[in-house]
Amino acid sequence: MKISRPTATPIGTSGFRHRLFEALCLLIVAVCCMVLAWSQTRGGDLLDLEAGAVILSATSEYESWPALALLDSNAYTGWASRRGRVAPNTIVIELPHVYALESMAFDNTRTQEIDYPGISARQVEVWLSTRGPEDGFELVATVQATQGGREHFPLPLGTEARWIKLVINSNWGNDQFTELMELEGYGEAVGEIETALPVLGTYLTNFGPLYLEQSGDRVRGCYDDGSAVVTGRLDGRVMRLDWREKSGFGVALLTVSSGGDFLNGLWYEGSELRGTWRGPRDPGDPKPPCEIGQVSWSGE
Ligand SMILES: [Ca+2]
Repeated sequence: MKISRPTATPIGTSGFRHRLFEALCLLIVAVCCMVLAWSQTRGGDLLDLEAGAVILSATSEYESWPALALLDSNAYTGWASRRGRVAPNTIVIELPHVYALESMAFDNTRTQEIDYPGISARQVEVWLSTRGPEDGFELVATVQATQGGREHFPLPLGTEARWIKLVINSNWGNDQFTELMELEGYGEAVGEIETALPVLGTYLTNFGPLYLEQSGDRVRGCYDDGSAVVTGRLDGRVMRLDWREKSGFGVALLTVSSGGDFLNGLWYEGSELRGTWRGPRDPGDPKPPCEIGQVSWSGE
């Protein structure tokens, strides 16, 4: 006598597979929702000029290698120390708000390792503050940036910062220069989001006095002897301006520090980074060096 083994009916098998398939689909949908929610709350690189980050100071910079080039999302431009000032070098960055910082990346991928072996930044101390650009700093990490590469470092949980002080203590052996091409930072804004201060004022810049005035998110101004003009818009606290003067035209990304006392940014001709445009605010009454009424607002 043959004892047949009980077998699941085809209907039963099909039902189990169907429920398994449904469960897998639900799981996939749930994971997709979580990833989407995560990406929406995380946002992009905070250590970026376009995100409102700005350099407040750097102990040394080499000519057309300003520290602001660490914040332009371009690994082909970067910061270099002055010749002979290999270390230490300190760079202070201000974010537009307080952020819970989760990670930072240091990018040496396009440093001039071929011409200057060992030029890549190496040991970097990360000091953070929520109090001010000159005090309240605490050391939260000491990292080793990769020679000729990019390294992404997690920061301790609960790390909050509005001001970031990087102390670059060494490079990979070059005795002339230290370079670092790009910084990245990731996290979420915490607390109240501050409204940017009005930009109205005169700034004593490396291209002469720059007078700026604002109407809503529109900005216009003139500089140098008054024949050069800027016009554009404010996005958060970042001004995206078109500049035009006798010798040419281009764009600039400029940010006024949270204290309202310092303007710093980059200017471009075509798509090429040409240098920094920066200077302190003139504490006196702002006076345009031009007939400002003759300068059109952006979009007019
Ligand atoms: Ca860069």
